[in-house]
Amino acid sequence: MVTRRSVIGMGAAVASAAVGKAALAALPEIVTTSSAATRAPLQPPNGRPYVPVATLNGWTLPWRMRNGVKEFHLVAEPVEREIAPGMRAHLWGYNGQSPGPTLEVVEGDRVRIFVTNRLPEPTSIHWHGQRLPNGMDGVSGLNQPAIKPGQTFVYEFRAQRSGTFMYHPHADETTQMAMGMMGSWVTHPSDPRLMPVDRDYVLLLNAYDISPGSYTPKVSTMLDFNLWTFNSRAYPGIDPIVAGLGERVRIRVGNLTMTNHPVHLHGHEFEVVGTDGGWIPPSARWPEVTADVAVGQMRAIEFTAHAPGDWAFHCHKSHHTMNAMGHSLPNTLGVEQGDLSGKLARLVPQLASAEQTMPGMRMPTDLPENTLPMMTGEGPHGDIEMGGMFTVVKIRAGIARGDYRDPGWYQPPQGSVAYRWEGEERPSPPRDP
Ligand SMILES: [Cu+2]
Repeated sequence: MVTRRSVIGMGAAVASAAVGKAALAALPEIVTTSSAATRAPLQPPNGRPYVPVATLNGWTLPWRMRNGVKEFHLVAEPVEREIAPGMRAHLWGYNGQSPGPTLEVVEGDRVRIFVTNRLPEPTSIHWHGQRLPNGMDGVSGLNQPAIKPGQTFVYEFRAQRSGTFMYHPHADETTQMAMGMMGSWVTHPSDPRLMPVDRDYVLLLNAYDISPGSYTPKVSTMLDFNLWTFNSRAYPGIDPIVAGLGERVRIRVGNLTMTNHPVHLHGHEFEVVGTDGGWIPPSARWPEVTADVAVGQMRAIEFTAHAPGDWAFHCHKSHHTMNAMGHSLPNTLGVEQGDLSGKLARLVPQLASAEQTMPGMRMPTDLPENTLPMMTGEGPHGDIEMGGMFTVVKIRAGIARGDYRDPGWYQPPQGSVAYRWEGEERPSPPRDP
């Protein structure tokens, strides 16, 4: 799905209506995508070697090597993003998608990023966590004039330390980040023997407020978002994190929402091995199964995939594993619902065709246009009842290195699954009056 308007590395630029003619001779071509699928990691075609990252439901931006400088071209523009099958959002992003593509470089690389603004308002890019000259830090008004619509700005600096970084606008931030403008940046160590892993995933936590039936986020929402996403995807639209049995796995999680997210992994202990401030020395790490990722933070976690299976990986705030339409509902636990469907159908005719209002807080099966069920996902044992910031780490023996394809559902060994008690039940004990 990647459109290469010309071949990477050829140095030939292609005419584009949005930039001035003089700049065209030097501008790298624009690489863009309309796909929300996880792209296979980009093996570096030139420069120093590294083990590339896999961007969950995303991709890495190809670069052009020019006189020893890695040149990237980011285009800030309106995009359409499929949040999950059945729902599309009109967002702002970079190079065809939100989040924008991951930028991958090697510690010590000289990097030049051309940023073209095709938005209807000024923007800028801040390179979160980087050591760089003050004038490259991207705070509009403070470090540089804002990039006006139609303009292209050039950022240039040396990637001075390895680790995980983020990029996002520092101009009309509330609006532009609420619209999905952000991306990941990974600087690999110059010594590939440092911090080696077999699989290296990266994702950003982001959030949107998109009313059912509409397509554009409400940009003045401060806290009460209704879609909680990994890389602008909500479960069940989020791809699995695949790993071979025994592999060392890293997941880099950045948070550009307006609240913190305790990310939780089932069945394994992990260590937080890095923040956006750098790698944590082994002696300073401690075991965890949940790591809180605060606003504007990144946490790189690592674990050994020692247990085969389909292991949940999710934000532990339970309302962050729900999709839209779940807000402000009354508590219906214990309510006699016998004739509820009929009464609801009289009030809301479109519910009449719905099979039923499901138990608890679930939603009618007949959804309005362009929204997602609150709790959903079909698993091998029934409804998974999850949404939002949730996916599955799929660990299998015999998965080849570099194979990121979904291996399907786990087939547990006979006798290893929780089962129903078939014997006699005990009566409830009398309660203390
Ligand atoms: Cu959360």
